[in-house]
Amino acid sequence: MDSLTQLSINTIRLLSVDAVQKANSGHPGLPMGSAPMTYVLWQNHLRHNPKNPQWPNRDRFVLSAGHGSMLLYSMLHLTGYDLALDELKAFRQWGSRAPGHPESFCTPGVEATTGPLGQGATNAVGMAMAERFLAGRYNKPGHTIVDHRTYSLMGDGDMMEGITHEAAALAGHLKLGKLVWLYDDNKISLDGPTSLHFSEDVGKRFEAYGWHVQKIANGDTDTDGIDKAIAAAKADPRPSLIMVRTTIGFGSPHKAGSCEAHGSPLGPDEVKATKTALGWDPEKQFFVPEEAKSHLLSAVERGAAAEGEWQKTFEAWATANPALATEWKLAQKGDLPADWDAAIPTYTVKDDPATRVSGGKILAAIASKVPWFLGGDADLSCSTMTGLPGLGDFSGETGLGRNIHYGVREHAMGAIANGMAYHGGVRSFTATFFVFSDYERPAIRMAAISKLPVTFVFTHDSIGVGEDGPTHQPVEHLAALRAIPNLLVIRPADGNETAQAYRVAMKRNDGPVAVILTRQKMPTFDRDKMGPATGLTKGAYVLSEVAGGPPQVILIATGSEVSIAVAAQEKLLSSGIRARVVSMPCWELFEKQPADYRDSVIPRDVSARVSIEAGVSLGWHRWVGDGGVVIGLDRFGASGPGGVLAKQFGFTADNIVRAAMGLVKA
Ligand SMILES: Cc1ncc(C[n+]2csc(CCOP(=O)(O)OP(=O)(O)O)c2C)c(N)n1
Ligand SMILES: [Mg+2]
Repeated sequence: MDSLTQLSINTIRLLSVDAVQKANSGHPGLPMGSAPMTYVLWQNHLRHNPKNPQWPNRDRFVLSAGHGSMLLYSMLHLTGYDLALDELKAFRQWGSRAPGHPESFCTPGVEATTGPLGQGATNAVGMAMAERFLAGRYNKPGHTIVDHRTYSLMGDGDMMEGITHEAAALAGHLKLGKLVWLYDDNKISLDGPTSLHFSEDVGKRFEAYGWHVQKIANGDTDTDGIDKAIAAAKADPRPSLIMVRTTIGFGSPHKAGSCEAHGSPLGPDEVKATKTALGWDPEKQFFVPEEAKSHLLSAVERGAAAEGEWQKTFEAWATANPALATEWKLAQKGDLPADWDAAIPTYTVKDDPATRVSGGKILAAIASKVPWFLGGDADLSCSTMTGLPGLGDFSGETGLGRNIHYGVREHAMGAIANGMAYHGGVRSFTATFFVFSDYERPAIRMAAISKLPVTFVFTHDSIGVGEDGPTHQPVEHLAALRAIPNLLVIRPADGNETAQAYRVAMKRNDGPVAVILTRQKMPTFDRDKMGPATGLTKGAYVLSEVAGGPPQVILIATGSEVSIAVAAQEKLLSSGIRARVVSMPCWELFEKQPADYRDSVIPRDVSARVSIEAGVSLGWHRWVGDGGVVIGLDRFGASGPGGVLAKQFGFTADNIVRAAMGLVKA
């Protein structure tokens, strides 16, 4: 390698080393070992514009091994992104734009929030799918406006995680030829050598998935080899894995090649020894040699030229395709077409569809009006009813089709949907049984952290599932999802609330929404006599009130239990007790309402309150108070018909009446 290449790579390494040392916290080993491949990729291949990190047709680079965040911050700083050296000096400190792990919402140029291993590489699959989808929809003969690659840098940890096994299998199946994973194959992870636990032939595994696999024997020095491999990866129609054999902590005389370089600062003496070994002045910190600086900053000029060229193509395309251009702009902004909700059905009292059924119709109605809305399921669309009729199956080759068949891969499904949201220009949903939300949960959490507008649909939401038994009956899942900050968990009670739930989901741009639906049929409430379903947008509302005075007891229910509460209300009335039924499909939306609205729905002076939800009681005391009763299910369900289970577990009008009478008479 030439001396400028060497100097640039060492600049990247030592900026990272210095920042970790100054923070006295962080992971120097990966940046030191991965600097050569990252340098070659960014300098010779990555098409990006540091002055416009939002350029839609930029190549994406995702650092899946998020612990190596200083590598990314060094690259962003050195190539001219809005990330000053002072931010690197404040690495991992309060308020810094160089946080411990990359956060997409914090640092310009960070494409995805990473750290939980495997998520980033899987997000990259979603980005590559979004690219294909947009190319399929918007490119026209003579006008190619979507044409970019997605790269992810991953380590042994990412490679071991199950999610990347799922994601790689799907990427191979879909033939995502513009996806490249660079694998930092250093054979060291946190606890020591990977020989402790990792011995499969990774290359053969990826070949079996249908990937193009290349190996670089000496990734510490063979920059030409890396360059050629990336060029070959770009030329190959399959997704590509480049296994780059590197030395963790390269350059450190005493810690290179050992897990000691993984997750702790090298120490002041070893930092100096490393600088000396790499031909650097050991006394200089955060030093960026002029030649390296101007060389790496050339990314700014290349980026401006690349985007400028694209802009011309885009304008010619927009002139030739004005309707598509309007659509593109809406989608990029996260807006919706004016008539996006025009086909959403309204349900009347004679309808009694399961909310999964009404949900499916609503989803299809939205998709018919929002051409950039696509999604899929983990091999359960026949049960979740989330298939989009007539809209075709997504093909990774043509980019056409809006039903994504994820296969039985819930975890990857969630992270891929997140990747599509990170990419932008598309909106997506995923679907599976609610009980398997556990398998998708790590991705849902990442969507919530990163404020991604992804809709997670879950059906078969309670013991109402019936005969499949306790393994398939969610019990703790509502509580578990409600525990995730910035996630809206909506459990609608009938078709009209379901329509409202999807309206909320489609309009939300600063975080994910989970829509929780039943397997079993649900009656439709008579909205002429009851509160309007738009009450859902406030999280909770008075669904049904009785005349003759203020309520003596309040029944608060969600989803399938709301109609049982309404039946109990009638029975209570015949015993002379006035009960109010509150439908509470979304705690989080209700929490955001002003106190006077909340007090109007659940008045402070009515302490006789009963909550009814076929799930664990956790959290419900907040709403019913010390004087209230929670009718929940603090055990696993059982195998048997849903109606029998509801009776056995106390989800009956009579049981609610008993609880309410006990409170009113006390
Ligand atoms: C899902 C998940 N599990 C565990 C960790 C904690 N962790 C962070 S890095 C790491 C080891 C990763 O090894 P590797 O990817 O080889 O990185 P290297 O040591 O080579 O830098 C572990 C276990 C994590 N971040 N995410
Ligand atoms: Mg490693």
